[in-house]
Amino acid sequence: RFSTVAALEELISPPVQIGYTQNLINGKFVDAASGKTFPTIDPRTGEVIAHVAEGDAEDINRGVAAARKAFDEGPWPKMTAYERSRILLKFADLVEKHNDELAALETWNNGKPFEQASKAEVPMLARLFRYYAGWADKIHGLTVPTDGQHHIQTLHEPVGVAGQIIPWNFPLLMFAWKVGPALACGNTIVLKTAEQTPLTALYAAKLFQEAGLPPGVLNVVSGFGPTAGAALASHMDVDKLAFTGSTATGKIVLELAARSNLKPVTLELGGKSPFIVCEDADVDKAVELAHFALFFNQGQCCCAGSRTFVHERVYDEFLEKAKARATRRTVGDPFKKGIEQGPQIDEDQFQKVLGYIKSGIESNATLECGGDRLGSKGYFIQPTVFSNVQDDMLIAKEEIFGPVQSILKFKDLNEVIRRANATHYGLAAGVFTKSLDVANTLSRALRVGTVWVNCFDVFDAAIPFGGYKMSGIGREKGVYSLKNYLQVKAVVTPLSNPAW
Ligand code: TXE
Repeated sequence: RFSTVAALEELISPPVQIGYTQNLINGKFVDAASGKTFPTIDPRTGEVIAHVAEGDAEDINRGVAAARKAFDEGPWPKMTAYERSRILLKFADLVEKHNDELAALETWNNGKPFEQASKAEVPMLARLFRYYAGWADKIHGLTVPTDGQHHIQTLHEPVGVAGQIIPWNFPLLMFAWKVGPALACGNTIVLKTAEQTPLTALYAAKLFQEAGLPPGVLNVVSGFGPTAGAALASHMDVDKLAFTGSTATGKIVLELAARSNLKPVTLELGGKSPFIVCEDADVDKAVELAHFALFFNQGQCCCAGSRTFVHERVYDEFLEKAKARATRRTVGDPFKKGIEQGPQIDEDQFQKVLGYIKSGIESNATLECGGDRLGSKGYFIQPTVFSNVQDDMLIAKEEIFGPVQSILKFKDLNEVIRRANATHYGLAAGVFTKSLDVANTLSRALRVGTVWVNCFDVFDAAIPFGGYKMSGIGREKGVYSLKNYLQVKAVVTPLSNPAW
């Protein structure tokens, strides 16, 4: 049934060398303190790509000590903002120069289509750093009128050492969302990558050295969550924590932060985003957009439109076309041209997604297409569509994080608002309609951090992103992210001559 099985045979050899597998601490690539390494995997085959230094609490301690020194003794926070901005711009230039190496490494380690990584994600990485380079010298406080005879000014100062923990679904973009604003504001960083995808952040950190970033300003530790990640979240000398990952782990790191030094925490967590197709929608366009909203990045997006609500008047036509579109989706070696979908990230996620497919079948949702793995090696899954999905089914409630579209039927606007909001998540929503009134009503009624009207997954550097409810705390990107990395100091001075 899938014309693309052939694309799984004769895999292309990745057009890139692996240069960096050690941790970056205080400007030097070093082995883990324990000497341990862990394998990193090619999700196309499940085979080992390289062995990477396995950081744990001791490596985090060393990274934090380097970041502390670089913050307290400079030069980074004491450099002029213009000089900091120039280093960020230089980094963006180097990203452009090494676009295809970065993209190939991302594809090899993560499994996402090379065309997606090279044409969209790496260019977005450069764009995001240019955006924050632009902010670096425009961060300033206020003068504040008061009732007393005082001159009041606020200074917006960097928070200090930022601990950052990122996931594996967009390794480079998560690096950018975290590192860009933190550096623009003058902070120093210890970043822990996801254990599945350590390679591109190390390469990017090397480019930062080339751009002139002083030693200790950005430290990168590879390693596992309960060891390296937990050590970072609970470190007494880390002044701020930023985390992207599952809601369950978000709760753990928030607790670790509270139990240690009460460092402020921003969280970007899971979602179960509704994609609402209204009765006036152009069905062909709606099908294509709903398909993209769910299947993009192998379905591994926190904001994936994973509950496709379709109005009953267009339901049958939508379903037929959505099924045809999913069946046409090209799955295969992500290095090959024209491939829309690569493998899932690893064995755990692969099994988790297959488990949800099984649960959908058992709960009597109708399996329209897909439903199994694709090929016999690696972590490829057939694009899968369920119809007749009910709100109380597991596949309609929990984050599947895979290429599984769940289609639900609705009758009227109030009903779909109530059902779309009946979840603990609140990350994003898609709304598809020709009516401005309907778009405005839904945009205001949905309890989510982003509403995409007649579009989806638009991720400009300037657009804030984050969740309501259990999808997170705080916003990343845009001007909103700056405040995550700034302290506000009020300076109060008496005025000697009250007459003036
Ligand atoms: O996430 P974790 P996993 C969702 C998605 C996925 C599920 C599980 O549903 O199927 O989460 O994925 C670090 N202390 N998302 O297990 O555990 C870990 O090392 C400190 C949504 O990969 O949250 C990694 O760096 N850190 C999501 C990061 O947390 C810990 C993207 C994310 O891993 C830790 C990824 C601990 N005790 C998964 N345990 C999104 N919002 O986009 C783990 N980590």
